Amino acid sequence: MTKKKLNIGLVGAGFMGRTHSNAFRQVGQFFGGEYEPVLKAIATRNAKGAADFAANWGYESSESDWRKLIERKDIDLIDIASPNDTHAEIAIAAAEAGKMVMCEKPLGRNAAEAEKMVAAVEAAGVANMVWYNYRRVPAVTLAKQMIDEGRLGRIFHYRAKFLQDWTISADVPQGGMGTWRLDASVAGSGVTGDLLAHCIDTALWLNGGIDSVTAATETFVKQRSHAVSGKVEEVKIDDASAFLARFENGSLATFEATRYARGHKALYTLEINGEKGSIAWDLHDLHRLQFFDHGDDGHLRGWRSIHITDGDHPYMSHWWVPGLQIGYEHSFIHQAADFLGGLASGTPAAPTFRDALRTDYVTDAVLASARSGRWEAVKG
Ligand code: SOE
Repeated sequence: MTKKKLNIGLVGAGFMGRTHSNAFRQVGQFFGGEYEPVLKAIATRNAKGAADFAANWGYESSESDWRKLIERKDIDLIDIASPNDTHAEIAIAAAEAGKMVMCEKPLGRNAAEAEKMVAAVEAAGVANMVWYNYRRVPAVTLAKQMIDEGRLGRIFHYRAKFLQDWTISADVPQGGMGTWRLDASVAGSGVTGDLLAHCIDTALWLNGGIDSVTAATETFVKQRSHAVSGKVEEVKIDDASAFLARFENGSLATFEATRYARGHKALYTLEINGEKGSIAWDLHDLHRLQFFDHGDDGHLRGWRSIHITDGDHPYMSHWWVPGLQIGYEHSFIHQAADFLGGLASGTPAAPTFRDALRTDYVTDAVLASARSGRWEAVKG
């Protein structure tokens, strides 16, 4: 079968630019399919950085301005892996030029920005997706399958946390390369938009809509110097954020994220407790799903640890032989595979921009509640 070429124009050469490029390079080999991604061009502001990235990852060309990618007739899809303050402008321009758009999370710095992005891709009728990669960790996908099969029954509790420790030192600057996540004008928010957004996306997918939230946030280090200007500035992001939530299905939830949990680098965990059973997952042990089935015979009842390496498990038949594990980067490859599969079948793979807007509605409500000290309804 001759494959349809899909010419990719990537914006951003950081950590996420690498995860996406790796996904586009590997997806065809492992998942086949009708579409073949072609690494056509990469754009980042520094011309040498763009050229080096292109050489390293196999892009055919490089640009130092993303607008050039949008003008180019040989680009079908713009993939946004640049800081959050660029997402809306690039996505809207790309959609208006008729390009498909994939965007790193969170969709916008806030829901108002994200709504404009949704409107742009829907008006243009272009395929779109947001890289909420943790849905595509096979253990998390299996959790979704088990919930849909009714194995947990009625859900009572949802519990998620995402813990890091990389900003504890007051010497870490804000703004600039690598530390833009600490600058509210660039990032939109702190851990709420960066880390809780992942937990919320997974939760909306696994457990349905969230009605209302009550939250508290804290900024532990109040001033930092700017990475570029050196000026000491007030820190306006949330360093830590915790909230209670009521889901539409009646379940109660707790969410927590921080960059001040010494010893934790990227500990994303979730646990769901239902009438018939519970499941738990931990990013540090990402190929295992813990499952407690109350339906087991009493004398055998206990938590079991499902090792997700078998061909029966989501995505795993595309990889190695049973018993051998895969890792973090594969979640992005799975996301690329689902996006391309959606193009081929005509059924868009989730989360589309419209799906991801729901996460921005929740993060907006979390930040509003932290300010008001009250329960806030979630829009949507
Ligand atoms: C922050 O350190 C970060 O890189 C997030 O931006 C990612 O989305 C998360 O997956 C890992 O942590």
